[in-house]
Amino acid sequence: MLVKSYLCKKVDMNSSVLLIEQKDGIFFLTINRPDALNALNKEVFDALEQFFKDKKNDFSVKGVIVSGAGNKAFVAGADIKEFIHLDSVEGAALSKRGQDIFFMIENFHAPVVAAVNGFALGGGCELSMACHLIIAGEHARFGQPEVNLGLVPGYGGSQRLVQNIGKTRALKLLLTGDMITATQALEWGLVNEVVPSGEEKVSAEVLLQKIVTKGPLAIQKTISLVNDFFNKAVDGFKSEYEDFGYTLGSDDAKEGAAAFIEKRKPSFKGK
Ligand code: DAK
Repeated sequence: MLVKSYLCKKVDMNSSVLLIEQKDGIFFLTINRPDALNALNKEVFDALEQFFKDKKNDFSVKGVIVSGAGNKAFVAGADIKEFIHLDSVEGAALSKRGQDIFFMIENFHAPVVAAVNGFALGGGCELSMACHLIIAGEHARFGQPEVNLGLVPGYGGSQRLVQNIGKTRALKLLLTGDMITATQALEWGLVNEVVPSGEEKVSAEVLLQKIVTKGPLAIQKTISLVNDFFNKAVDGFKSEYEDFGYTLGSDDAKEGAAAFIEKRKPSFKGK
């Protein structure tokens, strides 16, 4: 069932560059700098950091959808006008800070879906890849054009692009700075779905509505297990048997099995 986003409630921590609305535990974040194609400046990073910090242990949050204001861009990269004056030391520190914020998104307990409604370039492509799932509008374009500016990616693009589409394809995008279409991104496994332009958020919401019916602990642990695969310091197979035991011992697993046997829908409590 499609649910219209205008039923959302505005949330207190709204800043003008990051609009936050909430409906039934699903949070809609809109990066709101349409005149700069939603480029990521310090204010946007501050607002993203605040949201994901505040909600880190808030299990009433069932999912998050991130998109860009307008219909032209998701995010056209880091704000070029803002970083041009930085020196190497400041640049490295800011790159680390951006990476840390994107790690918070990647490790968030509930699924975060990027609803990519246009250009997702540089930091925008990196932001979408830090999310767990990506829904792209037909007109979306993805790319890492940092080389055009004489730069390498600063927010995890050189790592997550290889993880998501493999070394061969990642190197082509990273070395040429070329953009790819939504269809190509789907073919390469960079996005989960391509939908008609304008339906990105509603499709992301439909996807989340399905996920929120599952056991919340299982969803949380699945995100963490998949992230473990890419964490060289962790043995993901060990994490898996530990988390299997943890979820098996949970009330949710008892409820899931009981509901199956009684041929009814489960009522999970996230415990
Ligand atoms: N930053 C600032 N403003 C941007 C912008 C950006 N990334 N992208 C677009 N804009 C602004 C344009 O300047 C223009 O503003 P006005 O001139 O009207 O004031 C407005 O948005 C509309 O853009 P266009 O007129 O260019 O629109 P077009 O349809 O002609 O072209 C485009 C759309 C997306 C193809 C084009 O705007 C474009 O190529 N944009 C830049 C794409 C890009 O190169 N993005 C940055 C990639 S590098 C770090 C430092 C850097 C980075 C990371 C970390 N640290 C210091 C930690 C780098 C990250 C990147 O993302």
